[in-house]
Amino acid sequence: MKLFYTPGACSMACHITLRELALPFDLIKVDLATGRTETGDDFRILNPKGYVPALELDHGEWLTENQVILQYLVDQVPAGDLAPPQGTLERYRLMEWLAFIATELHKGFAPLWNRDLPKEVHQMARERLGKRFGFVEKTLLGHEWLLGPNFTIADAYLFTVLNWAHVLKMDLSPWPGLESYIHRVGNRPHVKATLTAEGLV
Ligand SMILES: N[C@@H](CCC(=O)N[C@@H](CS)C(=O)NCC(=O)O)C(=O)O
Repeated sequence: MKLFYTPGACSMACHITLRELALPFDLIKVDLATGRTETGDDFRILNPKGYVPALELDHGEWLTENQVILQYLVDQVPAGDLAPPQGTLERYRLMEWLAFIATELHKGFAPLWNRDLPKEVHQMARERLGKRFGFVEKTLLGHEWLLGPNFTIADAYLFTVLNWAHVLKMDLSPWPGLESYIHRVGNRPHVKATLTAEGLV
């Protein structure tokens, strides 16, 4: 498998998952500004969506969309505990979280990356994210991980997007539970290895 990624982007959730599952993979860095891969290919030709993550499977098929790639990866290792078994209510609970992280948090950050947008739009985005952060923090109360006792792909994705708050120098002090969660995930050996491999530490 080849994971097309950009350092620190949402593709980091897939990268963490590949390492946590000990699956064999190659990493191909994509420069989103130029649209070129580190191997000199035009990424938009390889993946017409033009965004990461994208996973090239060994038989040449491609998968895109973080939530789908993450679940594909865990389903390659059925005995792993990064997701509850398919068909169970717990698995739907996991999917519920993946959808929340993708649409409420991941896309909630989107306006903050665009420096051309007016300050008011940034302020609105921060306030909206703040409400979602409050909800996540409440859920984490008394839990080590998002779904309870086991670290799952939802944690890989949540950590990835919460990390952006640091990059954007957002004040997370109103949510100390989130800061300690980021710290907790960041201390996992495979997460540390991911950050190192992406050149982020
Ligand atoms: N719907 C996609 C969105 C992925 C996405 O937003 N990727 C960002 C990086 S975090 C990206 O590559 N943006 C560049 C672009 O949209 O051209 C998913 O959920 O995987």
